[in-house]
Amino acid sequence: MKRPLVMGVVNVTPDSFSDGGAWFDAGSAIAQGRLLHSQGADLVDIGGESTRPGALRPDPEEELRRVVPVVRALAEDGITVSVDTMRAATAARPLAAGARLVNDVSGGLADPDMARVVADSDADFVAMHWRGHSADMQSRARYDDVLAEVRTELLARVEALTAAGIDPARLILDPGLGFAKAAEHNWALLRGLDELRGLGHRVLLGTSRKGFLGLVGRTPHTVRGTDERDIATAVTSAYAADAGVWAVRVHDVSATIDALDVWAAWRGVATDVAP
Ligand code: PMM
Repeated sequence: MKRPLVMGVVNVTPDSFSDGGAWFDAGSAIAQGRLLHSQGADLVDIGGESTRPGALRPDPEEELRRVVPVVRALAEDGITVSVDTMRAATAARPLAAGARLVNDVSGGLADPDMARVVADSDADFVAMHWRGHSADMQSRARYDDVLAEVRTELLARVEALTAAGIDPARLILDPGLGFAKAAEHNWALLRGLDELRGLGHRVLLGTSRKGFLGLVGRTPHTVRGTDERDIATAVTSAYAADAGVWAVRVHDVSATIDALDVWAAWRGVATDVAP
């Protein structure tokens, strides 16, 4: 058993659901990335497009303008950086600027060139389960058996990405909590993490501040706001560690590091890990 890596999130966007606008200029995004690293983040994920339900897409040049200077500065500091993008062109320039991982919430579906760009690099690739862009994704949250369907759809991505030339050892899978998923779908996927790990790839999990954590144990009138979900997120990080995930993607790195330290002490697991 190993402690999962902690991926800290910096959204260089005006409209992400939990930190939108907070790090919208390069200087504050770079400072936030450095802060998350100093708090123990093993990787820092830089995104220039909000994927909140209903979000509209920025144009590609604007997305690049947001992410490239931040990726470059953090990579030059020696921080392991991932770039959260669905566009091949927005992946290529950050990779040249030092990003080591492409985190594509569409798993390569949104841009037919993505697989080739990643195959031509030596970056790892996060393929998240995805059924369509955020503008109308919640209308696709229909499943008979969410775990079986997500497994099958992720395996189809693995086949396509491998066929495009990406070494399967570089693929990381993510069930995509909240993306075309209702709360009960997210919980079913969390219960099924072992089965997702059984696909034979590293698993990344993103629960951080998501709506289903606001709802749990509350009534519709007392839902936790996005700024009140970090304890709930940290609890999910400890359970995810128990399920053997490779990494957790979180906004509040300190809270998750605390939870993982307690988990590691309980399980008798070393806490020194490296990406
Ligand atoms: N969630 C968001 C954005 N990117 N990437 C991965 N791999 N997994 C996720 O669950 C995920 C993601 C949601 O938006 P946020 O950046 O505001 O948390």
